[in-house]
Amino acid sequence: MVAIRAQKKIWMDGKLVPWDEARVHVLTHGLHYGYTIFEGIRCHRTDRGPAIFRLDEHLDRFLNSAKIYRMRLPFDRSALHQACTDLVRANDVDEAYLRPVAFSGYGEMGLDPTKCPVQVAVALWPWGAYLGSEGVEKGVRATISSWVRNDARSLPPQAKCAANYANSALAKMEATAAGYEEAILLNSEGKVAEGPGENIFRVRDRVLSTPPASSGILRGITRDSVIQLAHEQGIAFQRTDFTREELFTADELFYSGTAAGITPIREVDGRPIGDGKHPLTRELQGLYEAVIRGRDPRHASWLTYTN
Ligand code: PPE
Repeated sequence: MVAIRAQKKIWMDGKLVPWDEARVHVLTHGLHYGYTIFEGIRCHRTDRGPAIFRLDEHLDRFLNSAKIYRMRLPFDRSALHQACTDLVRANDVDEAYLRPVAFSGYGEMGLDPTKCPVQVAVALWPWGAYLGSEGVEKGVRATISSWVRNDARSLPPQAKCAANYANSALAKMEATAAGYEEAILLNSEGKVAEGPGENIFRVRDRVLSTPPASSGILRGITRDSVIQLAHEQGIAFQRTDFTREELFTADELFYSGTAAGITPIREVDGRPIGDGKHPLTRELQGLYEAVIRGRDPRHASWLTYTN
């Protein structure tokens, strides 16, 4: 993990403000009760300037998170779209991670967030490979968490709510304290769900699979991109639940996510995965890279150029 490097501007409640002025009060409601939704979006350098990857899909998910949580956003999707593109230009960056966030603001305490004003901000900063550039190349060592993924009956995993990330943080800290790079969380039925901040894919006998949305996961936009790319390559694919032991017996495993990109998993709880070569993972990494860099005309519509 790399420390945040201060940038020029943050979009906050409708205007671009200097980085150091994007502040909130310590009694901000969302800080106490987790009533905060967010997104993570990447903008990449391309030959035609900075391009935001699948901005519309990320905004859709943001609006759906708000809907699930009865959060009334004071900005509509076109204002948020504009905020993201303005922000990239205002900061004069070509490679960045964008973080839209909305939360119950300062005003009331107590458990009914609807009494508080909703604040919305978008910040960006340069963020390198989430699980390290070595992880992207050589793969990471993962462990199955003793923490169960938050159940959809308690906290809806398809809403990207800050509260879900308390569960993620427990799993992440447990994994790193035990000397692993990342965790894999099972759901309350003991089926594989996802990583603390990534979806998971498995390859066995050239068949790619990933747990369905009903397994209690965030429906990743990288996950969706991987599925579409695999389909175009004629790679056999299925959405299916799988169990802990099917992780150990996989030929390949990888994480997918905006922050993580496509990161191979080379070991789970001391069992090496496959022969360590991960050929299909490598193929998908290459295809994904071409798309985000604007080199795949089939997916030009996934990019929003900011210049
Ligand atoms: N599951 C979870 C729980 C998750 O947080 C993410 C993204 C994904 C799956 C993959 O979704 P997508 O990015 O749309 O492919 N995690 C974000 C937060 C990371 C963080 O530490 O903050 C991310 O990758 O931006």
